[in-house]
Amino acid sequence: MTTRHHRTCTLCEAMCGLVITTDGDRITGIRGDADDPLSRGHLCPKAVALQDVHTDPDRLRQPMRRLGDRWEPIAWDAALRLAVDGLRRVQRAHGRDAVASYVGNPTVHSLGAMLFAPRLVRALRSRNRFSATSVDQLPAHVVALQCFGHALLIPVPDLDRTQHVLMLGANPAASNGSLMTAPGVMDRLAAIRARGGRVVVIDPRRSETAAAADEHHFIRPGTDALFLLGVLHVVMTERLARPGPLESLMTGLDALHALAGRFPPERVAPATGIGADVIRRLARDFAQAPRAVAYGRVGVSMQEFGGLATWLITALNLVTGRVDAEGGAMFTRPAVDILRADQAGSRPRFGRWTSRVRGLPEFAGELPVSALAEEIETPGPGQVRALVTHAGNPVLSTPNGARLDRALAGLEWFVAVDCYLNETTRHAHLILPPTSPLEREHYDLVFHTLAVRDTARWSGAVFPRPPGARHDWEILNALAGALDGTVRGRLEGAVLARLGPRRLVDHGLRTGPYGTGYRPFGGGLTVRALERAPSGVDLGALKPALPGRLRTADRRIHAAPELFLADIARLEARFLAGAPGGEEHPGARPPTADLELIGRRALRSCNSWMHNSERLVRGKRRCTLQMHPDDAARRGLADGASVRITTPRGAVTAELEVTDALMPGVVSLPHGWGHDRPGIRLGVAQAHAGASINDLTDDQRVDALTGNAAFSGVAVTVAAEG
Ligand SMILES: Nc1nc2c(c(=O)[nH]1)N[C@H]1C(S)=C(S)[C@@H](COP(=O)(O)OP(=O)(O)OC[C@H]3O[C@@H](n4cnc5c(=O)[nH]c(N)nc54)[C@H](O)[C@@H]3O)O[C@H]1N2
Ligand SMILES: Nc1nc2c(c(=O)[nH]1)N[C@H]1C(S)=C(S)[C@@H](COP(=O)(O)OP(=O)(O)OC[C@H]3O[C@@H](n4cnc5c(=O)[nH]c(N)nc54)[C@H](O)[C@@H]3O)O[C@H]1N2
Ligand code: SF4
Ligand SMILES: [Mo]
Repeated sequence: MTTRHHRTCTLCEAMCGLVITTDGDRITGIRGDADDPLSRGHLCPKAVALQDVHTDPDRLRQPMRRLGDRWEPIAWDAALRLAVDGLRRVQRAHGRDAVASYVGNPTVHSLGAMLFAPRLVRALRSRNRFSATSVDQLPAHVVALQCFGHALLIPVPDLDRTQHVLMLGANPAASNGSLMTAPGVMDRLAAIRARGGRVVVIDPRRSETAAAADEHHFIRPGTDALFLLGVLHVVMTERLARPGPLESLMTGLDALHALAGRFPPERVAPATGIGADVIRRLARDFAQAPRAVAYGRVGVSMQEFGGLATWLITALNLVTGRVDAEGGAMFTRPAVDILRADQAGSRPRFGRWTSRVRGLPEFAGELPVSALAEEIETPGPGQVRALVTHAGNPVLSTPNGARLDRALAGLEWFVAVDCYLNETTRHAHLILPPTSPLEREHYDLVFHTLAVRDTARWSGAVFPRPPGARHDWEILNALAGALDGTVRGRLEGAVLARLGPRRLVDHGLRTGPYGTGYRPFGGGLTVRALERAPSGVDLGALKPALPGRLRTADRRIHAAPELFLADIARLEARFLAGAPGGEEHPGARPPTADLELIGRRALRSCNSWMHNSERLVRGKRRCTLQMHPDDAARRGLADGASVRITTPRGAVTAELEVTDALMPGVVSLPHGWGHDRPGIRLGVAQAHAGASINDLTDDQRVDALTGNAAFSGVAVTVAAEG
């Protein structure tokens, strides 16, 4: 008998509504839900692969314990006891900081993990907390905290009403959008053009998004901050700045004015590779468009000046009156308001302490994961000797992953909460696998907060969990409960466990902006109400939210925080000779190796962990090194050749793909590959192993301001293999 289930896809930030049909324990179809008010029927090829994850014979279904090279199943109670004993043993012998934690990306796509992973991290009471944030969007949080007063107050492009998008370092055609939940994003971008608007893309690669845009310009990796300063210069000096109604709320406009004055387009153009005349025109187009928004993502945040570039995008939106304005960069009004629940997010939690070995700054209690390997390897008090990971694969996803790979092998104790035996978890002593995504209830706490339209959608589990299986939140709560020494912590754990994710969401809905509390006939949003609308509830287009939503202590918007102004000298020293204010100098770029490496994403990948789906990996090889024809010719390399890519950190081999989509001097390799390491259990992925870009990247190369990994623009040499 066929059953229809309404379900939100949890694989990427787009949050597409799906209709999944099942017959018993078999999935018979996965389609887009045309009635979802946000995704309107959109889905991508990965949605169909949800069933591959669910049925994957390699997916772990019971706890596994490693004895030397051998893995054997172990019962849940024994596994949890063993896990906790090992962590306690290390903390007793070497102090709390000797146990580190790393929380990976799929955590934010799981309701249960979002609610309970923080509990485990807190229970460890270690300063060595790490997550995927510092290889991704850390600059966005630093900017949100500095400018708007809360790390999660990240404005979202009002894509459906804008007339002009200036997009830097994002490729939603592959990624489906990020810090901008916009399912069917390419249709939404096409609609802008159809209503007479413009989409401009700035990227060292003519990405699939750039190819569909009105205009695309190559930019030298890592120079976005300079480009944006040039744009700001034009806006400020040609009197195009119109902060609008927010002006009275803003501080720092004079400082911005003074700063921009020092960066005429002629000064920044040579380093960026974009002509001064083009910068001038782009600035005027942006400032004069009736509705416009500047938006940047990982290409902008994963670079040496990620903090500065991310801030300058916000600054540009602020001075042109685009923040909190229709068609600009707006704040959501989510049905469950995680900002309200997270009071701590508005405390100035940046740089209160630094990492032991390199002195990298803490943010919101976390240290940059680029420091993890050296914290494990360097002896002394506070050395990391044990690790807990949740839904993370840092061997493939963090810079100099090969070093981390070696370091993990030396840990005294490593517990991984993960569903696969992969490049990272192969070093664990215990793997604790949660239920499959389709066996859990879901409400998206994170991405409703970052969506281009306010909606709310609850998903029931598609399948009942198999006997004995544990949800991620149950595993996390069990570990946290056993580790937490405080009475308060234990009590809190017991209460939360009694409630469970569903009632916690229900409470969030009732006490949120569309809830009516616990009044019996209040008519507000509850989980029940959402269950009656299985395709989701539409809460409307984004609405102005300032000053109410501001969380700065003085209730003002800080357009030019000192932290960023102080980082400008580093930018000038890196790219412009004779700083400050000096002559521009085309040769001022340091003589890097001959090529600069950037990453890329593909629609059929999902970071490092979906390559075990046959339907996603078959066909054309995707882990290729892309290179401009001139660069290939200079090296005597032909399309399809096997090439060796080398940096001081390592070397990998990949197939060459010659294409003029790359800026000359820049090469691109996707991340998340490199499944040829021994001892993993990913049969399909191993047959399509590819190479890991993070065997080439450098753990010492970070944005010195925020501590985010600087993946973009790594200097590499490329030669024919052999
Ligand atoms: N299919 C798929 N979707 C995904 C993911 C996935 O792995 N696969 N991952 C998800 C995750 S975790 C995230 S964070 C999002 C990311 O979402 P996006 O930010 O859209 O990610 P990318 O597609 O990598 O696009 C980054 C772009 O930045 C460009 N770039 C590189 N360096 C620079 C630079 O210095 N300056 C500029 N201006 N551009 C630069 C690259 O060429 C690339 O086109 O995607 C999510 N969605
Ligand atoms: N060079 C380079 N490096 C990059 C990037 C880049 O663009 N270039 N992108 C960076 C970005 S944006 C990100 S977000 C990071 C991602 O970095 P990570 O979060 O470390 O890596 P993922 O590949 O997302 O690994 C997810 C892990 O979670 C497991 N998993 C999947 N679902 C679940 C679940 O429901 N529960 C549990 N417990 N485990 C689960 C998988 O088996 C896998 O081990 O990579 C970063 N690394
Ligand atoms: S775009 Fe993202 S959310 Fe939508 S179906 Fe694809 S993977 Fe799932
Ligand atoms: Mo990410």
